Amino acid sequence: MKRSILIHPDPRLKKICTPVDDLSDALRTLADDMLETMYDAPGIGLAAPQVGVLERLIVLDCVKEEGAAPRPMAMFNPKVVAASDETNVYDEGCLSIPEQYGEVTRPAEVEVTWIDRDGKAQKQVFDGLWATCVQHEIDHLNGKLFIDYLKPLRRQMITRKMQKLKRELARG
Ligand code: K1U
Ligand code: ZN
Repeated sequence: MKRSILIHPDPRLKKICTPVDDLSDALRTLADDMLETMYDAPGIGLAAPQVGVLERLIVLDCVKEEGAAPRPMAMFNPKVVAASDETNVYDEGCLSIPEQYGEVTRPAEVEVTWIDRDGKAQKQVFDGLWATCVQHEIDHLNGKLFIDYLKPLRRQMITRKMQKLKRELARG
């Protein structure tokens, strides 16, 4: 089932999310719903707070090549355990901040641990767009948005645009 995506500013997007302790069927269904919502948007990642759930769950699939097999991933309690000194700059977007972009500098390579949908502990090194995306999604779990890396004036301008968009959407 597709879920609706919260638009910034929303207090739920600024909260620190709670770790998942028991992997229930409800949480697995949430992961499936988030993947469906992400593919439909379309996007390459999504974090649980973006659909109003304040738990530590992210999904991603950064395979962008036409005709390539999809690689959906669901990560419970993801954590960056190592990061490279080398950095990458990417013009990031966010499904909670539609049609706004900004350059963010992040470690080019990160090692991440997480629990998979079968409850198994996993560890993997990510680079390229996967590294950028997994860091962007983990930031969401800590109430941080990509605009928090931008200059205050640019952040304020984007926030004002989003407030206007939300007023227009509410008017219908
Ligand atoms: O977290 C989100 O809001 C999803 C976001 C993830 C992201 C994008 C860019 C850099 C880091 C993280 C998106 O998916 S925005 C949409 C997007 O980037 C995209 C959409 C369709 C095809 C390819 C990319
Ligand atoms: Zn985002």
